[in-house]
Amino acid sequence: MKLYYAPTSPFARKVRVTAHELQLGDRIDLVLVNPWSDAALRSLNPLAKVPTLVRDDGQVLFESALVCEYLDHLAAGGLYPAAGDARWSALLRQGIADGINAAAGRLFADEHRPSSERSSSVMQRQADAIEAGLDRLERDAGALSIGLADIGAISAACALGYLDFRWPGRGWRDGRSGLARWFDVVGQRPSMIATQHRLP
Ligand SMILES: N[C@@H](CCC(=O)N[C@@H](CS)C(=O)NCC(=O)O)C(=O)O
Repeated sequence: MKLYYAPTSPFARKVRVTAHELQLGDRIDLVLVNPWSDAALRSLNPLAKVPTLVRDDGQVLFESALVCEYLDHLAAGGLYPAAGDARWSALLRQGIADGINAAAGRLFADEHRPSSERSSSVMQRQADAIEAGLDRLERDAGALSIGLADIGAISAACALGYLDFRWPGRGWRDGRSGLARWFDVVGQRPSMIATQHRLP
């Protein structure tokens, strides 16, 4: 399989951490792309986003949630609990974490635009989503898997890692000691170390 990724993308990292936790790393060739400038990516994925996975049979899958679920299916991995409260909670945490990442990505991009092109109300809305999303994860911190054993925990870890990468001084840990303690542990897992964000 080929995984088109960018080293700054939290969504691509989610797929890479999932692959690592499922021991699928050696079945995936990583292809570094810049989704903003690589025109070829759009021939695989009409949205021209990373992550994009080309399966061994040539079929293309994109959207990190789908790609992670496909990998879990391939490895019979169990990162998706059976239908019931555990499943809804894991998928909800994935949704919250993905929402934090989307808001953080937009906010980071806006911060690097000339001030004449920024909207302070839009930026505030992104910041509010990040803060409230983190508060919600903190509320559930006690239920987050210490072994990254479900997709909600993997997604949450990738969101926290992305905030540390983009805003090392943002202080998301302040007032969120449960989440901070949890991330101290899961951030040391081999899957998280092997997929650290970096500038391309
Ligand atoms: N919902 C998508 C989001 C993917 C996404 O937004 N990826 C960003 C990088 S973090 C991207 O490729 N952006 C390029 C673009 O928006 O054109 C997923 O979960 O895979």
